[in-house]
Amino acid sequence: MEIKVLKNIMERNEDLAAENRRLFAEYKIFVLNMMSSPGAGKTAILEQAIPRLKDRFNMAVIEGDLMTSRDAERISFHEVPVVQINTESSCHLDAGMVNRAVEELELNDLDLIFIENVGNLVCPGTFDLGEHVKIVVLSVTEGDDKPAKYPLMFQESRACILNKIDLLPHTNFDLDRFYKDVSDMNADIEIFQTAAVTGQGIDRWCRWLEELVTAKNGS
Ligand SMILES: Nc1nc2c(ncn2[C@@H]2O[C@H](COP(=O)(O)OP(=O)(O)OP(=O)(O)O)[C@@H](O)[C@H]2O)c(=O)[nH]1
Ligand SMILES: [Mg+2]
Repeated sequence: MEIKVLKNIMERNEDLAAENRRLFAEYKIFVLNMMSSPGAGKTAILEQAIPRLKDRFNMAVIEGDLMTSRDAERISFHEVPVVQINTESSCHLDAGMVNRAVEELELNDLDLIFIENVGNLVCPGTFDLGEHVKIVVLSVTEGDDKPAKYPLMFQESRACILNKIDLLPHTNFDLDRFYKDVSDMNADIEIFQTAAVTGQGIDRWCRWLEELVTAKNGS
């Protein structure tokens, strides 16, 4: 009985994700879903990336958090449209939440939507939002064993950003082990090293993203 309920939830999510995909295709909007554990640096990376991409694309951000609009406030400082979703008790965004958030945006004006998922290294990986690409952010302070212990997001993601690289000398994070574990579970994943506090490595990630958006939207 419980299994049936769970199946229905996932089926409903699939339908809404398909609806989101249709909408994004109709308006030629590229959508990126950013996932990580709490505090890995998703918002900090967006704060660095948005000014770099602003001349090239019209962007909006959908922020997912259990509570508060703090990330939305940080992003709105950069003068892009932002919608905050408060999931309250849910540890991930689902396609229905994104569907409602998208209603708040002027889709005609947009080339690129960033979705910052709820900070959690497990649940967001299981919900299709209708996005084009998922990426995962890991920070060196979390430890090099996290991809092996929480593989799903690393398997599902097109890119992995290893953030807080400025803190590497202060940790026992083993870069070789991290690269080997991630590449073993996803041979095609692109890996970037960044320090969102200084902007180190952000240009390279932005160029990768620019190519994806241009290839998809033809803009
Ligand atoms: N040293 C260092 N600190 C960073 C870096 N990136 C982010 N931080 C800090 O890490 C903390 C968390 O960063 P956020 O950008 O809020 O992380 P987040 O993934 O958006 O967090 P949630 O939305 O709560 O899941 C903040 O205090 C940032 O200033 C980095 O590259 N180096
Ligand atoms: Mg954040």
